[in-house]
Amino acid sequence: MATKESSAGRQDFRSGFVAIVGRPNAGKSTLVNRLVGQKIAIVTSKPQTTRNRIQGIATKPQGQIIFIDTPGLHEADSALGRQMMQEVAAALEGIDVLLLMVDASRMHPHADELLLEKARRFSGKTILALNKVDRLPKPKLLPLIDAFRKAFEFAAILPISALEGAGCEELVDEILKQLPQGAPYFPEDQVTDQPERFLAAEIIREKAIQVMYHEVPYALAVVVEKYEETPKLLRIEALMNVERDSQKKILIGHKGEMLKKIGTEARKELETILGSKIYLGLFVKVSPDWREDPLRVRELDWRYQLEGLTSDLDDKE
Ligand SMILES: Nc1nc2c(ncn2[C@@H]2O[C@H](COP(=O)(O)OP(=O)(O)OP(=O)(O)O)[C@@H](O)[C@H]2O)c(=O)[nH]1
Ligand SMILES: [Mg+2]
Repeated sequence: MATKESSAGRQDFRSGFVAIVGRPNAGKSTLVNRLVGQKIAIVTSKPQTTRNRIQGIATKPQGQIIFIDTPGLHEADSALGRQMMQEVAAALEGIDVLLLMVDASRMHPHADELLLEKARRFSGKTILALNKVDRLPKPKLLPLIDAFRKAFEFAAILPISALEGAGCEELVDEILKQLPQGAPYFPEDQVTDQPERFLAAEIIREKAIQVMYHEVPYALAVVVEKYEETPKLLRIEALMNVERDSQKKILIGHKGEMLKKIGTEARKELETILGSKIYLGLFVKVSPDWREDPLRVRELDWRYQLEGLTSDLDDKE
């Protein structure tokens, strides 16, 4: 077996960046988690779960693939939506391969123009993954493959199941084939560029989305306000922003039961992921119509908060 040094130092080692782009709910984050081998991106059954681009790093003996998970493509009708679509545009800058993903179980056999447009604008190789094939009989797949093949010259079209794993190894091989030769960008054991603090906010959001309905999942933004590691436990305090008082009531629930349930689920999962005992404090705040306000959208973004944290640290020095 190749050692860390020998694999990374090999002449034929390949490395590069691959953006995963598709409609909401196609299974992009599910695929990233599977290929990275660890949960780094939240997944829910509701569309428009992912709001930021997140890098997931998969290091194999033959190469290192840095996947960029992106928000699902949709017609933006709010400041948040426009910010999400800007995230997709930014994710496409400087990548080596574009990976388009389609939920094959939902589509009528026609090629999705919104996706094809992304492929046409991209100068490098594009691979198409037809996801959720565990849900659809093979004969149904062929007209879909045909429609996409006629519409664009893909480097490869692969049926996969991000959930169950079918076709995923073939997909990795195909991506590696398209990447340039080069040294790894990240250490072999690094799986994401995302700070743990942001992952914590995302896991809390995931647990809330899973138990919420209608507008509440979309109106929710979670900000970790305190993240303190002590010898005994990790202390996390998070502020859950919603847009209206009615949403706040739903989120808190009767006698605080809903918030308690979300907190317990999030704490358990974070304890497993981060490997330490956690105290998790959740607070709910009404931030009226934050999704419509570009400034508020920016303030609730983790990179903005990270800038604030870094300048806080600078101030203390
Ligand atoms: N049956 C089946 N379900 C899948 C598969 N891949 C993903 N899903 C489910 O599809 C839903 C959406 O998955 P996500 O990974 O959150 O999709 P996404 O493309 O990241 O969605 P957005 O972040 O909203 O753009 C979840 O319920 C997943 O469990 C698959 O291969 N088969
Ligand atoms: Mg996602």
